[in-house]
Amino acid sequence: MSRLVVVSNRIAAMEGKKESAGGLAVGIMDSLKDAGGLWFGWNGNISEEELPLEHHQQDNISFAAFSLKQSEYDQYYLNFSNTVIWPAFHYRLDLVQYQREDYDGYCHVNEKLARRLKPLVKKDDILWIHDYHLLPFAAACRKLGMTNRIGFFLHIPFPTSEIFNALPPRKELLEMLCEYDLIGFQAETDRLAFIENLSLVTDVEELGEDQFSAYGKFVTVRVYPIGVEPDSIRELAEGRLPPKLAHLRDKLNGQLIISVDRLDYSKGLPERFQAYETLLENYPQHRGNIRYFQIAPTSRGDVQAYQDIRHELEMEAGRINGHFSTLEWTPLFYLNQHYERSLLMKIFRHCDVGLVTPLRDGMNLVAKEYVASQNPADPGVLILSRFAGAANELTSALLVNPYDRDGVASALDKALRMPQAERIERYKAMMDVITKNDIVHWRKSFLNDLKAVPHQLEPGQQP
Ligand code: GDG
Repeated sequence: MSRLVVVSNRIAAMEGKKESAGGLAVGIMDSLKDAGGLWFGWNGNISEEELPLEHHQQDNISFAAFSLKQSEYDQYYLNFSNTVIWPAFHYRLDLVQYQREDYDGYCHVNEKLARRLKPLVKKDDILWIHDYHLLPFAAACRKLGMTNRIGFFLHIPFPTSEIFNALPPRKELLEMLCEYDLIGFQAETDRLAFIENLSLVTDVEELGEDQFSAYGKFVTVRVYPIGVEPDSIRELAEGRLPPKLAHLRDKLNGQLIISVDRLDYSKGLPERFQAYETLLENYPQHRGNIRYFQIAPTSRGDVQAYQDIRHELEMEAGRINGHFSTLEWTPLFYLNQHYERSLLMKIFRHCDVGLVTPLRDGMNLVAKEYVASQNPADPGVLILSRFAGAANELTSALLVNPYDRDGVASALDKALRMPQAERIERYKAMMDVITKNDIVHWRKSFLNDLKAVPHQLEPGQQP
């Protein structure tokens, strides 16, 4: 039987941590458990010495972790992945800082990782590569003569040609992507953007609805919206609030609004704060009666743009609280901290509105987690950006344009006043989708397809 080999930039350190791990890490672990296999990724360490891979075993899963040199971390991770691809793929060309040497470093690290992985891979293993750090990974494996089936899932959006054309190595990136047997995207718009970009740089022959031949390769391109694990989220959410928080909840009369995001400029945090300010200005009846909690743990703190957004948020939070606070009431709680997953799900359940307004997002799991945490008899309301992949599925949320602060303020007012019957109806419709398209469905459909799609390196199959 073929094993599964997962490659991702970061390897989840999972030992004994199942309860606190995010749904994605658990989903990947479960697929590795099903087939037996190997997880290969960065251990988060930097070392100038070429250290051997760190191996450990848990049940039938092997882990192999590498460290990076400082220059590799800078070029591959900080610069090309997070200061070129991440901003560009989230439509922020203004934040892109491209240097040819970073791109070379990015490709070099991908090639080095493929070389280190190769001795651990058996002929029949299936490889599942994750995310934007590893666009060239299959191409690097093919150069080494690896003939395994290799699939790729992109967790973030894929931009249209107006944006993608601005990337100097756009042709090389697309050609390397065609070395994958299967490419999975979060949304149909991403899939269409990829095909459009590919058609602009080379001849693409359509072999079937989602199968193409380009650069003399077969490639299958499909949509797999990522999901959550609703049962385990409900269990966490139903648990008792820790005494301190329960006490706080009892003290806080009035309604609560919650947002949880990595502190990232793609998540639309300053725009969201301003929309909340507009709510307080235009709907003064809510003053004194509502509180907004924004949890935003620091992320990629060594990238300048992330330091800038943090400063901006601190200023905005201070300004809004300075303007509206009274002796009895603070309108906005900005918490720049990481919280336990089980606590987050409980907080979601106790909040009346989930406010999720990224400017661009591949999917956005927080939106699904907020809904899955709710009490079915008295659920809260989800306000969701149209520009999150999740908006394709959660059409019963209050969908908003995150750039329209009046529109978001009016959705907030509507959510705070929404009758219970309507809240239940919307919640049920969203839970139907969340339950059907859960994380198990996501991983199984991707892996079943990867085993079945045409594979260019099997005898007798020519594009
Ligand atoms: C990328 C794509 C796509 C957040 N703060 C804390 C915490 N979180 C957890 C959330 C959620 C996860 O992190 C964030 O997932 P998102 O999907 O919302 O966003 P990204 O991190 O940008 O993820 C995204 C995703 O990949 C999966 O494909 O949906 O579009 O950008 O699970 O709950 N968890 C804990 N403490 C925190 O303070 N424990």
